[in-house]
Amino acid sequence: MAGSLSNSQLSAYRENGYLCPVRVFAEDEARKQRDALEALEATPADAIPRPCNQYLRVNAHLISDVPLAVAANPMILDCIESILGPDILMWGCEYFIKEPHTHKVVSWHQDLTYWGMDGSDHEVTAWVALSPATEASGCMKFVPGSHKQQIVPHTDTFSEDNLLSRGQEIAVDVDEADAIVAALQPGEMSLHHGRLFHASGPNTTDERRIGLVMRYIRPDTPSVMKNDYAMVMRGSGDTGPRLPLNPLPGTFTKAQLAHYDQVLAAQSATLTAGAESAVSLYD
Ligand SMILES: O=C(O)CCC(=O)C(=O)O
Repeated sequence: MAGSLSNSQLSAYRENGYLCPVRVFAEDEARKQRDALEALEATPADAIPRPCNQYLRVNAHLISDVPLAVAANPMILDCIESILGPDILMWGCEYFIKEPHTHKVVSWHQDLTYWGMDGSDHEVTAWVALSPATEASGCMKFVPGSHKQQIVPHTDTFSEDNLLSRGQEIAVDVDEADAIVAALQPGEMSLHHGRLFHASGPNTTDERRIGLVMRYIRPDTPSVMKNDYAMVMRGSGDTGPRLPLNPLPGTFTKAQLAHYDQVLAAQSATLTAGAESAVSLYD
């Protein structure tokens, strides 16, 4: 298989369901990407129809070319190619931000529980640190090998302190002692499988903890959605059961905002399916 991961890195990913840390750019490039994000966050509220936070937290690749530039970084795509093969699509992209001294956490979950991909093996997340992600600042924790299970039952907690849309949490016991801490320096990335058990704690530091997260899939990843979308990042251009989305230049342009609404409308039924209360989708 082409791509840049060594055989031992690839075997470790397949065995453990994650790989980290992998350096993908220098600290000063991470700083530039963080500055570009912070410029996006300074967009006046009356200039955009939805809260800026929602745009950054769901499908950020549709409203700005800032995250797109990272998602298209060849160093990242070369690693993804080792895992998924030459035809790479991006399904989602989001900033996961924990402000200094926040109680916000992410409960134990498997990503593929609500994404309509039938627990596929063909989805991988790249989590790129734009600030230090340490145990103290609430970096991710992974349970090695847990991706070998299928999707386990989850409960919606709707907890205020949970960064996930419905506070979803694995309903079986997860022993924290089994977990490893996936600390990253700015410019480093972790990769994790869509069925891996993972979580993250509060940020007890004075610094923001910022991750830019890309969800890459293969064209043959199943979709239960009537209309789902994906962006071609590399390869044949086949988007399988999903409709193709073109990358658009600029930030918060009219065309980008229209794209955003179209995709969110199509995806929300699946992302909120089965919830007992309204799912806010981060607004
Ligand atoms: O950023 C975090 O703390 C959690 C991120 C996460 O759950 C994910 O990327 O799948």
